[in-house]
Amino acid sequence: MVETLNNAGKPPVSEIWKKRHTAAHVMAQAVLEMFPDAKFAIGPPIEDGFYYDFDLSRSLTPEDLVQIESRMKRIRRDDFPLSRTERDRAEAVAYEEGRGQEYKAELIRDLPEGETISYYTQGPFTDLCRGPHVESTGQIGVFKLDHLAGAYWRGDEKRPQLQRIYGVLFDTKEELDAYYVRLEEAKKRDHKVLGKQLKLFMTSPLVGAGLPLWLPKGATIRRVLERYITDVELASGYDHVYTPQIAKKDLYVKSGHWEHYKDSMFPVMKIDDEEFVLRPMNCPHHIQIYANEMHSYRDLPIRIAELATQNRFEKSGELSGLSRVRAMTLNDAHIFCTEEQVKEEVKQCVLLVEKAYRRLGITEYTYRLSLHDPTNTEKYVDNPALWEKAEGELREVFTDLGLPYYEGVGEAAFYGPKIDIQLKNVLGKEETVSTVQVDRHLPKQFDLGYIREDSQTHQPVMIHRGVISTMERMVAFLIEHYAGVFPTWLAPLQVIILPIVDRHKEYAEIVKTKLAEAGFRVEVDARNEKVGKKVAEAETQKIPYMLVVGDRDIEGGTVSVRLHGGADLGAMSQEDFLSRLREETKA
Ligand code: TSB
Ligand code: ZN
Repeated sequence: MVETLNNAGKPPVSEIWKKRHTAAHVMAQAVLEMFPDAKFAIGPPIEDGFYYDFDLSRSLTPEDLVQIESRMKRIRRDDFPLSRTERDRAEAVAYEEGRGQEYKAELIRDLPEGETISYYTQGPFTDLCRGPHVESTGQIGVFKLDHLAGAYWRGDEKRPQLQRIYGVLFDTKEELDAYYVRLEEAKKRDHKVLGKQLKLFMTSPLVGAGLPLWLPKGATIRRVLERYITDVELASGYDHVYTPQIAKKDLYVKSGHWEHYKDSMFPVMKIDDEEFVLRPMNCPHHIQIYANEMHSYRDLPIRIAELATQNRFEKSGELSGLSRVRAMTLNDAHIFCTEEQVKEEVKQCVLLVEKAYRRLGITEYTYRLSLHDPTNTEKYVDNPALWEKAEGELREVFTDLGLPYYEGVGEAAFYGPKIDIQLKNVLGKEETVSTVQVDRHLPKQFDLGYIREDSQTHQPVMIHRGVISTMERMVAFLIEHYAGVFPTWLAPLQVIILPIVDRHKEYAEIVKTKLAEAGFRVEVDARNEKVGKKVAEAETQKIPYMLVVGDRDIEGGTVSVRLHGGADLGAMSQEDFLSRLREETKA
């Protein structure tokens, strides 16, 4: 099943989509009433609403939003019908230039030859637009102008900065209200908020933006994940290696990163006569390991894996908590295989992702086939045959595995297409987490080979894959997914023992030692506080198990078990509790 989705991941022409789109036009009409010399950039419908980018003579204030909103309501009451007209390219450019709409003129000039150029008019307002729309401005539904943001024209920092107004829009007032309730709930799950509250990670202005520091509890979650995925990989035929985070610039010139990926790299470090860079990807290092010896077809596939730290110069406006950072550790591997092995290896990678997701409790995700954009030769290596073959292979993998997917043009890596696994964060924003990529470019650049049955040297194919992505992005996702209430196997602290009064502390320590020796993460809260207070604090720390111990527990050799969230399991022998923990945390 192939679905074509637009950028926000929704089918393009649902009714609500049309309403949101028309509302963007209504907003533009209202803005034009207030600012007759306003220039318009783009104004699309988006998940939950719409936005429009404007170039205005002054900065907008929250009071302006109130005014724009009430003008929009008037335009909704006026119920102007929307009508569609077409213009040819020259006519359309002249029209936009004539009315001072230089951004629109630029958009038209950039449209591919032969594309129909259409306009939509409502009352006194006309806008360049592909449509479709609802029939009249009275039908746009219930909306609220939500917030303002800055946005560069065409997302390019070197171009003018525009003012973006975001609106939220639903069919009914109930849905709009429900959206804001959901948003409030979501904010409480935000990994940046919980990360601070649960002491998982921090940032420091002296270290720099996008360079998170993992605190002991966050580091524990990460270590558990790293051990889990390393064990799974070792059992699946991967060899784990360690390689450095820097290399000579020449390595990346040879790989093509310098040509196609330079904008995402930290600048060169010059020492004596040599130039080094921080690696933005680990592939070239793993390639050196592959090329360290000659291989025969009997050795293939060779799967080189590493929890590899890499650095990317992400734009400061795009950084976000742990999910988009500048220093990250990727659960990376590069598989070197024969042409005949490509599809099977890709499938095994996809199945490995599914296995890991089951373990992590991730159930909602979508597959994206990330394709190159043939018109963008700056971003993608120019080799049409290579793209056609690899993109075809990935389509076949989806068909063979019977997986639904959608296509994303311009989402490929510079060296090859990808199967990307998309998860939604708590605010509904889609992010790429896992990825499997097919590449015949890097093997060519590095002149890689292996000897086949015919005694000739052939070129291996490379598969790049990240099963649980970067530790940063995965932990960001898991914090939000579990709202900080991690399953016991992942929880930084699994058990807290709460002695009721002083004389129970010794017994608490004995229980602690027993659980710790069995490999569990356990602490005693030995403070002289009321046990009720200790329970309340353990609740806010979202610790899965609280063991209250008092006189009767000491007598009977038991522990009184409480679960996070309040359930009271009563007294249990130490052995029974240990078996319960073992059972619950086993893979
Ligand atoms: C899989 N060379 C391949 C590798 O072999 C590679 O680097 N692919 S990637 O560019 O797509 O990155 C892999 C994954 O890293 C992405 O799917 C994404 O989940 C994660 N990632 C990318 N950029 C960031 C970032 N700035 N912060 C956190 N995680 C990131
Ligand atoms: Zn790679």
